[in-house]
Amino acid sequence: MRSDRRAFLLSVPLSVSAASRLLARTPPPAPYGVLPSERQIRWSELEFYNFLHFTVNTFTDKEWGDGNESPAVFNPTAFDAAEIIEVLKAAGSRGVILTAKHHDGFCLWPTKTTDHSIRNSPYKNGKGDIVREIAEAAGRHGLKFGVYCSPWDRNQATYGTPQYLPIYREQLRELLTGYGPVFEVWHDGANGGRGFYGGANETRTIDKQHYYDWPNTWKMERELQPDAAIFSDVGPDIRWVGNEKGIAGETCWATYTPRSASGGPAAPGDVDEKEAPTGTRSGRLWMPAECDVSIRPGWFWHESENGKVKTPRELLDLYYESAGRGASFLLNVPPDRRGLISETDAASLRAFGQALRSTFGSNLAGGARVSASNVRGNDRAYGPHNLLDGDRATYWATDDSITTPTVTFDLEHPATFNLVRLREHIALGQRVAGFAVQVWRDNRWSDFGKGTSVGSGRIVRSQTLVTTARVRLLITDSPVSPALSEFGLFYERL
Ligand code: FUL
Ligand code: CA
Repeated sequence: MRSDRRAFLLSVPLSVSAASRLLARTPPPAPYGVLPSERQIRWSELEFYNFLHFTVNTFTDKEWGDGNESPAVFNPTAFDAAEIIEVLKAAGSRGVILTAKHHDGFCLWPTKTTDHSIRNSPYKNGKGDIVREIAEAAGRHGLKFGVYCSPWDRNQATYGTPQYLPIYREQLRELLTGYGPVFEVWHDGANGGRGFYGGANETRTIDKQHYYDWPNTWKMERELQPDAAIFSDVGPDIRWVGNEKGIAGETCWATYTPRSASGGPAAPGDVDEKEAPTGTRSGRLWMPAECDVSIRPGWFWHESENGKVKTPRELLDLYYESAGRGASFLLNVPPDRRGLISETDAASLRAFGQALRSTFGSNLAGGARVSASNVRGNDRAYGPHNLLDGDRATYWATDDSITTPTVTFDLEHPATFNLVRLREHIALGQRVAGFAVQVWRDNRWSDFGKGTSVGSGRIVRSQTLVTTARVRLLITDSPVSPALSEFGLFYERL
C-alpha cells in the first residue's frame, strides 16, 4: 500500500504538505463545531487590506453627502491609481475596497442606472472610471479588489420604495461583472434617514429586516462572484466587529450567533453590536470579524485632519488588536482632492509596512528542535515540526483524548523576542479556548503570556523583550484535541 502511494506520489507533482497529508496513516481529528468555507479560509489569510473612501465628500468636506451634490464637484486634479496602490502595497496591504458609491449616491463608475455619476463630472471630461482604474492598478500590483456600494442612497428619488431595489441590484451587478475578480463585497449598516431623494428633501425610514431582501441580494452576488466574501453586520461571510476603532475583543471567536438589539433575528443595521467584538463561543455560524478604522478621524479626506494622521506605532497596535486576535484589519486611507494619498498618510503607511516586514519576515523559532507531549497516532504527518514550516495547511494534532498537551521548542541559538504568533488549523473548526507560553530562564519556566481564542492568527505581545533558547506552548483549555498549524517568535522592529 505505502509503496503504491509512493509510486503515485512520484508520478504527480504534489507539494510537500499535500504529500505528507496523503502519507498520514492516522485519520485526522474530527472537525469541531461549525466550519469555515474555502472562501472564508482564503479571506482569513489576507489579514490586512485597505479601504479607499473617495467621492464628492472629498470635495465638499463632508462625511455624509446629502445626495444633492452636483457631479461637477468631483474633480481630482492628479488622480493616480498606480501611485495609490503602490503606497498600499508598501504598507503590506493585500487588497483594496473602494467606495464605488457612498450614501450620497454618486457613482464613481459610468453606471447606466443613474446620471448621478462620474459621467457628469469634469474628471476626464466625463470619460473617467475610478472603479476601473483602481481595479486594474490593484490587479497589476497583486492586490485584491473589493467594492463598497452603499445600500442607502440619498440621491435616488425612489429610495424607500420597492422601485429602488432593482436599481441597487443593477449597480451591484455592474460592479460585479465589469471589473474582474472581486474579493469582498462590503455592505454598510447605515440606512435611511434624511436625504435629498430627487428633491423631496425629507426623512425616509426603511424596514431594516426586509427592505433590501438581503437573502436574494446576497444570492445574486454569490452567483456573479462566487469567490467574493460578503461583509455586513451579519455576514454572511464576515461580520462587522461592532466598532469603528479597528479593535477586536481580546477574546474573539470566528463563530457567531448574531442577534438584533432587541434579541430577535439580526439584519444589517440591526445587530446587538456589544456581542460582535467577541463573537459567540461555539456559535451557530462561522463568521469571523473584520475591524474597520480610518487612518484619520474621518473616513473622507479633510484638510482640517491633516495633523491627525495615525502614526506607525498606532497602526501597528491596531494590527495587533485586529489581525493579532483572529480578525482582519481593514484600514481606511482617504485620497485627497488631488486624488492621491497625502504625504503624511503615505509616510506613516510606508513605515508601518516596513515594520511588518522586518518584524514578521523571519520566524526566530524557525530552526528549532521541537517536541510535543503527544502526537496523534504517533504519526509524523501530525508532528510538531508542522508548526514551523510556514504552511497553514500542515498542523500538529494530538490523540482525541489529549486536550491539554505541551510542545517545547529548543532554539538553535538564544533568541530575543517580544511577540509570539499562533495559528489554528481552522479547516477543523475553532478548537482551542486557552493557551499559555512560557520561557526557560534562570533554570525554570516563567510565564511569557497567555490567551484564549486563537483562530486564524493570535499574537501575544510582551511589554519586555525576552532572551532564551527554550520556549514552550501549553494548551490549557480545549473541548477537543487541538490542531495548530503555526507557531512563531518575533522581535518587533519599528
Ligand atoms: C459606515 C458609513 O456610514 C461611514 O460613512 C463609513 O463608510 C463606514 C466605513 O461605514 O456605515
Ligand atoms: Ca504548518
